[in-house]
Amino acid sequence: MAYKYDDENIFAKILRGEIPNDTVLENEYALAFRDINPQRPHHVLIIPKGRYVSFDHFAKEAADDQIIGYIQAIGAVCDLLNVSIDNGDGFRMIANSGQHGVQEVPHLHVHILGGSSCGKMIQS
Ligand code: DGP
Repeated sequence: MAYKYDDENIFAKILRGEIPNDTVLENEYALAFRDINPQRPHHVLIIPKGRYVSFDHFAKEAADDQIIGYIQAIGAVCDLLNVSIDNGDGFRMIANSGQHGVQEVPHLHVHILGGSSCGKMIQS
């Protein structure tokens, strides 16, 4: 079954400049901005500029340069936030996907959470 991308999702509107955002970093392939409802002192969302619903969609259908540009943006954001484990205290990266992943916005995004402990990954 083909992935269906909704051009009216909130992050598509952010990419088109129709909704403001608190940008942390932008490159040719990705935009990173602060989450509107931060769950940790640092909570940044990183989205590709292409029309991808989820990480699996991106992994299967994105071009190599899009994948490289997106992953490099993630690394650069970790440096900007000082959460990289080479000189910081680490972070959690989350990519909620689809119904069981409880994804609210259907445009691929990873959450970078840091600045305090994120606790256990899944509460039992
Ligand atoms: P997820 O469940 O992974 O799809 O999380 C979506 C996140 O997007 C959630 O943490 C809140 C955030 N969010 C939703 N709308 C906006 C918005 O308009 N601006 C910003 N900056 N973040 C938003």
